[in-house]
Amino acid sequence: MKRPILLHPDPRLKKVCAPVPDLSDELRRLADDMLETMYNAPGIGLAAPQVGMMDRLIVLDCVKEEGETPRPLIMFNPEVVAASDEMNTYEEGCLSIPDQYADVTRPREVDVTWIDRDGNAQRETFDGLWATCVQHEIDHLNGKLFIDYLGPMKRQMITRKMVKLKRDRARG
Ligand code: K1U
Ligand code: ZN
Repeated sequence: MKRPILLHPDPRLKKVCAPVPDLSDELRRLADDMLETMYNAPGIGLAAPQVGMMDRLIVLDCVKEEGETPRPLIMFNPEVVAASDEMNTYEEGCLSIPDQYADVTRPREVDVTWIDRDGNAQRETFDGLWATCVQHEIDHLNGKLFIDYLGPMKRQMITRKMVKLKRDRARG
């Protein structure tokens, strides 16, 4: 089932999410719903707070080429446990901040640990777009948005545009 995606500014997007103590059918259903919501958007990642759930859960699939095999990843309690000194700049977007893009610089390579859908511990090194995306999604779990990396003027300009977009959408 698709779920509505919250738009910035929203206090739920600024909160730190709670670790998931134990997997349950309800949490697995939430993860499956988030993947469906992400593919439908379309996007390459989604974090639980973007659908109003305050659990440390993200989903991602950075396989963008049509015809390539998709690689949906579900990560409970993801953690960056190592990061490269080398940095990479990527023009990021966010499904909670539609049509706004900005360059963000982050470590080029990260080692991430997480619990998968079956409850197994996983660890993997990510680079390129996967590294950018997983860091962007983990930031969401800590109440941080990509615009928080920008200067105050640019961030304020984007926030004002989003307030207007939300007002226009509410008026219908
Ligand atoms: O977290 C989100 O809001 C999802 C976001 C993830 C992201 C994008 C770019 C850099 C870092 C993280 C998106 O998926 S925005 C949409 C997007 O990037 C995209 C959509 C369709 C095809 C390819 C990319
Ligand atoms: Zn985002």
